[in-house]
Amino acid sequence: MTKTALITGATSGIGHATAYEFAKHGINLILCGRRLERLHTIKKALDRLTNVHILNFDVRNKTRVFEAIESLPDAFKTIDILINNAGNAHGLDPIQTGSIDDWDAMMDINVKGLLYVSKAVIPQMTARQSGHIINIGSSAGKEVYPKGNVYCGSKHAVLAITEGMRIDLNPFGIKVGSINPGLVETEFSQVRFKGDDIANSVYKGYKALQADDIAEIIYFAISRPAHVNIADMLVFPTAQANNTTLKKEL
Ligand code: NDP
Ligand code: 8X3
Repeated sequence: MTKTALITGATSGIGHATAYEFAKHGINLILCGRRLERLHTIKKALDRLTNVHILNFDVRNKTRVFEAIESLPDAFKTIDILINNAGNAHGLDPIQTGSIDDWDAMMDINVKGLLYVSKAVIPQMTARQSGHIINIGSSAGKEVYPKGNVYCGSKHAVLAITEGMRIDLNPFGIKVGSINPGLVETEFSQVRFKGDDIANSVYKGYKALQADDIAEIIYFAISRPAHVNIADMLVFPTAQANNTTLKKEL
């Protein structure tokens, strides 16, 4: 039977690549993000491969999250797969000089936004006793690095919430897992450094992971047999050994 996946943060990077990967395999898509123009463009491109519905909301706005998911037409109401991907780093500063606005953004989007979307989707999965949730964490959720403080905290929270979800949803037969990438070349650094020049240097001198690499892994996770759950995967580019060891060519 054709499955339906809801992907948050589908307007760029990993979420965007995952939408294309899933569409190639005929999975029906609910694509979410704040940039409506991009959602329309992506829908137009993928309509020839699968059925696509777009939802335009900010994951921080809990009223809108629930309204949007409530508004799904019948053909998209049954969500088999939830990819909690929306998120970003904001800033890279020592804790003593970090910006409270950046901290709020990371905790509100990466942690609370993920919870709101999950809260809106999980009841239908428990009622059906089936479903698959993949949370996009990060290597930053496993190992703290200098100036990473709050971003790492938000991703450690994602990992803890993923483990908690897996325990609580275990009686319902719902799969829960996290995919935790290291450096992936997306708009992530443009957002983190607010368009500053430094963003352009983040992926220079080595081959970073590409969004497609992670999308293929996400598809692998959701296409395993019913008895197999990829619970937790850490993925680095070959040039990266951990969050502080990166082999760059000069
Ligand atoms: P991008 O910046 O390319 O994509 C981020 C996506 O999140 C966009 O589609 C954006 O859509 C969406 N988003 C951001 N804020 C909000 C919000 N408030 N409400 C709704 N959607 C939002 O980055 P990536 O693809 O790299 O990041 C995706 C995930 O992967 C994030 O959770 C990130 O932490 C994680 N990750 C990234 C790594 C990397 O090195 N790039 C490594 C490890 C993990 P829009 O702006 O349209 O709302
Ligand atoms: C994104 C990777 O190294 O910028 O989660 O934290 S990193």
